Amino acid sequence: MKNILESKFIQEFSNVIDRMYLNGWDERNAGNVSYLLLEEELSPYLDLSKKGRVHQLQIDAHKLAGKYVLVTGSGKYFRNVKGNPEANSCIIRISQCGTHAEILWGLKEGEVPTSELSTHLSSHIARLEVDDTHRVIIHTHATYLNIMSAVVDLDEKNFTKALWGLNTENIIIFPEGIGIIPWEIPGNGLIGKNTANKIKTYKIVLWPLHGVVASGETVDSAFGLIETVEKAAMMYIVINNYSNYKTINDEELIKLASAFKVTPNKEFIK
Ligand code: 2HA
Ligand code: ZN
Repeated sequence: MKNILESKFIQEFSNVIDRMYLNGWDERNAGNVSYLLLEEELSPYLDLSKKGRVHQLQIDAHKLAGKYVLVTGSGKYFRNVKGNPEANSCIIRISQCGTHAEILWGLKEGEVPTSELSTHLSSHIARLEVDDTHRVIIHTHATYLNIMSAVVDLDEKNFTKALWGLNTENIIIFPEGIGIIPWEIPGNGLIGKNTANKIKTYKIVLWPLHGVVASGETVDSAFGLIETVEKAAMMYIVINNYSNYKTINDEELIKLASAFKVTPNKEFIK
């Protein structure tokens, strides 16, 4: 077997987690990431005929039956993942009935995947229904988006337009806008269901006073989406201290969308 620590997927996963830590988004055990792995990607590194430790799931995940997921561990710190991916994350295989997963690699006996595993699995199911190339879910406590959620009305249209209006390329990168769920208790409860409902339409969903959940076909695209939205939020927070600042108007936004052949959310702009 090849050394899994040298695999492209472990490298991408630990590098992006480290980057988010260095961005100041993931203090202590904040944040969690999951990455759907293909069997052919994984098989050079792991003997997939072996059974793993059983981990009971809190949702019905039969739509992900047989899928492999690289995911961060519960209580683990982003700061430590790159130095020791095996101690801080794991690879699970979802059972055929979808009630449990097997932990095939990583984490010690007694340790389990992230407390947001239900959010991750429900969001993967939801995104795969609309995009069969989907593979990555990232939850992170992006700083300026959190600040913005504290001071701006939690209205998807207003919030999205504030973000689109501050950077010319934003409407091209997230033409569907940003989804927002009501404030909710983190963990294996309603928050996952609410996020999954939103993430079908919006590739990024805001958890007010907490963080975001973003999806992507690759680690780069999910992370790139968060940094784009986070930078606009930073601009919003800084610029709001000035009077008479300029924003990109609706007519210009429509021109941009048409020039780059994207369809912006029709509820937000006509
Ligand atoms: O894993 O970020 O939302 C810690 C969290 C929970
Ligand atoms: Zn969180």
